[in-house]
Amino acid sequence: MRVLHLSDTHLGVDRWFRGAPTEWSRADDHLAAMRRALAPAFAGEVDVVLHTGDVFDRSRPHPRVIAAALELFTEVARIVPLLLMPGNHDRHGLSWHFSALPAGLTVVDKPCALQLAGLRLAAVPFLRDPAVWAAAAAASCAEGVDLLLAHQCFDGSTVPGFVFRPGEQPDTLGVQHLPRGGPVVLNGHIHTPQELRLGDTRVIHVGSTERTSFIERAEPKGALVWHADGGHVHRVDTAPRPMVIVRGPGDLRTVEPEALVALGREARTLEMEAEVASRGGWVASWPKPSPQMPLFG
Ligand SMILES: [Mn+2]
Repeated sequence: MRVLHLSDTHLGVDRWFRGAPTEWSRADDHLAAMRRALAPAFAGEVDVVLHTGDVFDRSRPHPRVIAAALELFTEVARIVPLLLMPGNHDRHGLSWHFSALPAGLTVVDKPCALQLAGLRLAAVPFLRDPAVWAAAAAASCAEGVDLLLAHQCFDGSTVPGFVFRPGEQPDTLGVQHLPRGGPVVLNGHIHTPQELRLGDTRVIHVGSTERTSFIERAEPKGALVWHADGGHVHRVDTAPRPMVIVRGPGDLRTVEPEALVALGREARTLEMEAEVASRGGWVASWPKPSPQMPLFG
């Protein structure tokens, strides 16, 4: 049994970059990254695909974003069963986006236990209150499960420059919130890939498939294939678009063509922007992006 786990695809992200072709949108990158993350499914190398939330960047995505996503989900679901679960960005749930679901696509908006491709799963979409999460996870795991799907911060979850701790951030889960018996937890929410152990429980954070912020500029992005027999994991790299921060002339050599570039506060000059453009970089807009930008060309 091989499980393809992906998360935080943030489809429909709209960030604006000067120098990028007008027909390009950052949303294209996120859709392409999701397609690359699904490569093992298209190659027939996995038995089930599980998405642990933040499928879309916004709770009310543009209809074109939903249509493009549904087309991709339908392609996958023709090959292997695919499950989607909402994250905090999908805060009104996911099922209302789709008037009909193709065969093979399961959308779970509420905590539940279910069987998929012979796996016993518990799925608990994002919940802000740890006590409520703990009760939902315990109920969903009561009959025994192979995997618990989550979209949360856990004790020790780390993003660049920050470690989550229960009590310090009100929605962070500790070992006391986990169900007894410790099924492996496949987790989303945290965009930095990592694995934690809380008591007896392995909590695998797959990370996101593309970068949504310059904070993530040095992180690998992708999906993972989890082998139920043996429990080992291998990563699928989605080759995210390069992102760099330019704080001065010395950083210009790090700018590759078609890279996304943020100018540090001290480097926000028209001259520096021209230097970045001459190297083919695309500059994150400052101050605020225009709300009028197109989503798909
Ligand atoms: Mn996310």
